[in-house]
Amino acid sequence: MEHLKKTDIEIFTGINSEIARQQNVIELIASENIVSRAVLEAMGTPLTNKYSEGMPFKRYYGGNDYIDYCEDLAVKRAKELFGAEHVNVQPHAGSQANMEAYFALLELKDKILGMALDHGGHLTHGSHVNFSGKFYTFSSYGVDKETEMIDLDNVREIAQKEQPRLILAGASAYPRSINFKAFKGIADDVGALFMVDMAHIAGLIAAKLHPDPVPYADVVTTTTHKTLRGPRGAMILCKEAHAKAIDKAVFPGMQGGPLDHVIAAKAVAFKEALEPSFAIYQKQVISNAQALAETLMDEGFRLVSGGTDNHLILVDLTNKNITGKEAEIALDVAGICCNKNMIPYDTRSPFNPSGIRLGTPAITTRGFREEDAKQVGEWISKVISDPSNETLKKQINRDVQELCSAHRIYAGLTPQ
Ligand code: DSN
Repeated sequence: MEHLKKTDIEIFTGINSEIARQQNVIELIASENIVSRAVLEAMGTPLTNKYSEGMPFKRYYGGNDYIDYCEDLAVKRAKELFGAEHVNVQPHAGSQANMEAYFALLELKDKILGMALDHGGHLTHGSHVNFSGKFYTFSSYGVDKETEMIDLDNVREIAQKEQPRLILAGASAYPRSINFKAFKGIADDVGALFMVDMAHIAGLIAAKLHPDPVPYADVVTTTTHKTLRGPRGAMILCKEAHAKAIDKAVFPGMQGGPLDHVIAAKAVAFKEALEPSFAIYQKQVISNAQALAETLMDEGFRLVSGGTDNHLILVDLTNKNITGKEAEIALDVAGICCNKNMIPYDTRSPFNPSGIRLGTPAITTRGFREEDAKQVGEWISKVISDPSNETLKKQINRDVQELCSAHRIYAGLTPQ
């Protein structure tokens, strides 16, 4: 970064400090990961200079031979990875991908049935403060009060009553597997289209460690930067029958020029995900989540649904007499980064909910194994049992840094 250092010392300092933070912190935000140096390199290239509205080999501007080559590779690799009939790799982010999917499949105000945000869904699945809740008529399903898992009979009942035009499956804070085949059956029974937002679990699906939505869904959206471990961005997979509508909804419907440097980085990440080592990584993500879950339960924590099948854990802190916000702040001081989160049927507010969400994609990328996950669980327990003990948090922060330096990331990336 020698050019940046000379040109803009303030931004150089900010970036350098963030790299150091990532190197020294245990990252448990379930939607984050650590991309490879190859993905980083592809993003930091002059591909950012190009305008390339349109699709590969059908652009509105000249000079796109190499952009076409890169985007075409990204599409081919994504198709191979997920067995999809059609892929558009241009969506800038998950929210845009979801908007584009709705634009392609629906008319404004059409009825959609999705998972409630406070039960683990996503803002773009119908929240009234989001475009989705304003442009479309949403109804929602949640999890069962006892099992804290999706009750498919209940989904069917709501679908029969609401008669939605589209049923949406997928979540951002749901620790259990989702039965996409059963969802498709419900959608067929009520004559609805079926869409899946697999953003959180795309990496697990690519590794065949989670039921696959692609054979069942009309459209599947995903971000590329969560378990999939690519650059920040998104893509849309769909049946050939929806290909034209999806491509038109992306451009000119919603977006202008694609981010060609990010698309090249997506291609690199898909190549990595096609390697056998990626499936081994995803298996370890799940094993680490289970080791962390078991440790926390041994320490007396109540986990929503009693455990996890995937990369994340939702912890109900009610019996620990601490709120999600207080826990997030105390853990941050100890060098453990996570986010406060609503739990199903939460009686508290989203700004200070009863839970925290923990995920293992990032720590697994840096090489943590089950014994490390167990150690992290013990540190979390100590901090949460005594959140105002500054000496304890400082000591744990030192221990965290020691563990992180045994699992270095981006060595040599912080020039002085
Ligand atoms: N913000 C993401 C998450 O943390 O799950 C979802 O978009």
